[in-house]
Amino acid sequence: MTDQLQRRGVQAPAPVMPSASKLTPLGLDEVRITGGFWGDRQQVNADNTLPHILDWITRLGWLENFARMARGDGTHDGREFADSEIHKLLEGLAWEIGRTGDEWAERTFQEVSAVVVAAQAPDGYLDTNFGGPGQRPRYSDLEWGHELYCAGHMIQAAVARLRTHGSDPYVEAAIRLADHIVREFGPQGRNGVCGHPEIEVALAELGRATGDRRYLEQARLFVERRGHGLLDEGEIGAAYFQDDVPVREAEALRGHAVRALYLSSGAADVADEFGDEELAEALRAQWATTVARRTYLTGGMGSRHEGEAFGDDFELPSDRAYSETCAGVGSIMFSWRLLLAEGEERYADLIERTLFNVVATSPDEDGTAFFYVNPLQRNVPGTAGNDDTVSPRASSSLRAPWFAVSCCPPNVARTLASMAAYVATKTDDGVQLHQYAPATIRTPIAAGEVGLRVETAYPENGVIRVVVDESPAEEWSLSLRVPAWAAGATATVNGEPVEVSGDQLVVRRPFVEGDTVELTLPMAPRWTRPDHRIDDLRGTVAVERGPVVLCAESTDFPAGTDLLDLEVDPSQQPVSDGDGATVSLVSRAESDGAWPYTPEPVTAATAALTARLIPYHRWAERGPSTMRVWLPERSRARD
Ligand code: FUB
Ligand code: ZN
Repeated sequence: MTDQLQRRGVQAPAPVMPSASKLTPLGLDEVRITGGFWGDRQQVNADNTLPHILDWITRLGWLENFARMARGDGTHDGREFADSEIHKLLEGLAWEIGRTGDEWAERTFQEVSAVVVAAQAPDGYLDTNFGGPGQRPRYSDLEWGHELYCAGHMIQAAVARLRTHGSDPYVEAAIRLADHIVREFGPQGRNGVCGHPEIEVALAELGRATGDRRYLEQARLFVERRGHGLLDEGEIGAAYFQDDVPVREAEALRGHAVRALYLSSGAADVADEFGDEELAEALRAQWATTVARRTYLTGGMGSRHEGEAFGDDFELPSDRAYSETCAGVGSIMFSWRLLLAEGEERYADLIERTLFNVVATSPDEDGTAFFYVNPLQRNVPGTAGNDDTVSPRASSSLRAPWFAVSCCPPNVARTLASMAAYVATKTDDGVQLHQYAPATIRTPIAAGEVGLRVETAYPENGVIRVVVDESPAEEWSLSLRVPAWAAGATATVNGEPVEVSGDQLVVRRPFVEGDTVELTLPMAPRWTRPDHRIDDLRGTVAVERGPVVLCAESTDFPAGTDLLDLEVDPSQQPVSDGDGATVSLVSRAESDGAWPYTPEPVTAATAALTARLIPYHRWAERGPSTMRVWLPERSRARD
């Protein structure tokens, strides 16, 4: 197999490479983020987060699980999916190697992956929690065992390695594992699915990366098997596993949010590769319903702590929001596949919202502590974590260095390391920019080589300047996404105003070196109102600035202010204030009664104050605090 892969050479270095789609993704070798909001985060990810993850998986014995398995010791540390964090670290390292060629990342990849590969059974099976001495038999707990989930993460990491480096022992081991899975779960094999989807998206991409259709067929089989009650639903219910309704018949995403989003991503790959328009249409409809009814302003998904799950339509409480960081990553995975297939910028809009307000919220400035859940309101100050302790996941109230269930930190790491792959796409006819960051882009289209430079301080300001460094002589189209929130956006081409309408600015011409397209997005802070059916948000407003959701944090208010007392008057526009906004509020001085319900509105003294709202992604960086995104509108009736 190695020779076969090596002949194909290093592949386009991007996480998703459909064999045919409306838009073709560009690899990390074609798009380089050169600084700015995301460039800074990529650097912190490389310098701090990846080593931090290595440190924790080592000290908790999760990496050692592989070494123990290799020497026939079935002792296992950590949860049943601990292996997946090692694979996600390897995926992050692989993208980092593709991004910068970093020597530490390459050395670490080789060292860690060697430990992993040594644990593989001769028939290709690889998991440190099953089948070893004293352990339960393989595939004896498909509901909760996570064996195929861990395998999926290994295969995704191997695809990253293959595409940024070429085949190596880890890639070969992942292929042996995939072959084992095809034998074990193929049409003639076990009629089973994993309790946690992930293998689908991984096998689909391995099929694309190797050209071996068996992996795509197996991905399709796993997608089609789900929804027929194959898993023992126990007390949690079949919807938790998306095993209640076949994927092509479901109306919205439901159940465990990360499971639902990974499954949808794999199903989108299957629909794409098999030209299954019925499945594609079902997924588009599920995406639209989920976004319209089950998604937070931040792009966060999953409103229930119970089962880490989607709630019913419009069940979107702020303080009890789960909005797991991994669900944000899964949502980006799903939207990206639909964007490639359909070419519609609404998918890129959601990706942007989720990147700025979920992915960027999770890590602290140093990249060594993370939010697992991302509520939109906190009424009681969180408790500062200890740098040296493992935190319980959802109940950790501030960012924590590591969790007993630590899926989120490595998910953030692999996303940031591969972030350049989500910036732009191409068609035969041109290049499309979907996310804005200072970057260089160089890629061939049908007419010839295109070289672009993106200069921007976005989202600090809304000016996105694209300079053509190289262009074919023939005309081609340069497209820039115009976000749905950006009413009033303006643009120029070489200083001459051009009209902006719809969700893309498309400039078509025979470009010459030095041509400059400039899009200006309105970044004045704006009020946003919720759908009245989100009962928890009735009578509230939020402030957004560009793609960034703002919030009130107690740190920015006079000592003793209870954010629950605040009200705002949305007839007064928020005033731009750096990366945040200043708003006028009143604080109601209402003291406790014996009973918090009365026949008439309570009148209370109010104190006026102005305060600065900050980007939600930066909250809780100045010690324990309270916070809220949605602010109650001032109710004059009660004054
Ligand atoms: O089960 C593996 C991961 O742990 C899930 O994706 C997360 O939601 C967390 O439960
Ligand atoms: Zn997670």
